[in-house]
Amino acid sequence: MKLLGTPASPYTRKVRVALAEKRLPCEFVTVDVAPADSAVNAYNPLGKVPALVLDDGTVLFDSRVIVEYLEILAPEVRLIPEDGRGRVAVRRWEALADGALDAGVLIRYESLRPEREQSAAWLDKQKGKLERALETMARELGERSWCHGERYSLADIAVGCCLGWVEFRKPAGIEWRGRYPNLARLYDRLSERAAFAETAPR
Ligand SMILES: N[C@@H](CCC(=O)N[C@@H](CS)C(=O)NCC(=O)O)C(=O)O
Repeated sequence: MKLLGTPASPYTRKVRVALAEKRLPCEFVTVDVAPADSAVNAYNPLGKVPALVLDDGTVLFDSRVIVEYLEILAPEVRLIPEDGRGRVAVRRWEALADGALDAGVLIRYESLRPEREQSAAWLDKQKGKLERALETMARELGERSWCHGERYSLADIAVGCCLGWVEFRKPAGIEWRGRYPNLARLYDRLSERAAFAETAPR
């Protein structure tokens, strides 16, 4: 298997963490997604990473589909609960974390455009989404050790990748660590895991 991604991409990191937790060997190939004619277009028509190229040439995207596939490939290290309600709860956490990232990534792309072309109203709208999502994560985590139930799951991986990226890029100057100490405790604990330490954004 070959994973196309970038070292800063939080969605790619989610897949890399899942691969590492499941001890699945996979070649990591860095691709530049910035140009309109990016090499990734030949693998993913949407021109985004991550994209997972299987040994038979099949290409999987996006990160949620890839993680679902990894769960089928190595079910012995379970990241998504088997029971229906638990599964939906974990995937809801993932949707929240990925959705927060979608807003953060849009803020970053907008802020890379010439200043006169940027829309302050649109940036504010995305900032509102990201801030509400972070507030929801902090409230729903509360004083618990893990996002869902009593154990580490894809919910923690998705939230951790989101927090790590927001701390790395600081879209719209958002700073969550001081505001939400429970999220900081979760992220610091996650960062002690080899899968997180080896994939820190850069
Ligand atoms: N929903 C997608 C999001 C992937 C995504 O937006 N990746 C960014 C990098 S962090 C990208 O490839 N952006 C290039 C572009 O949008 O042109 C997933 O979960 O895989």
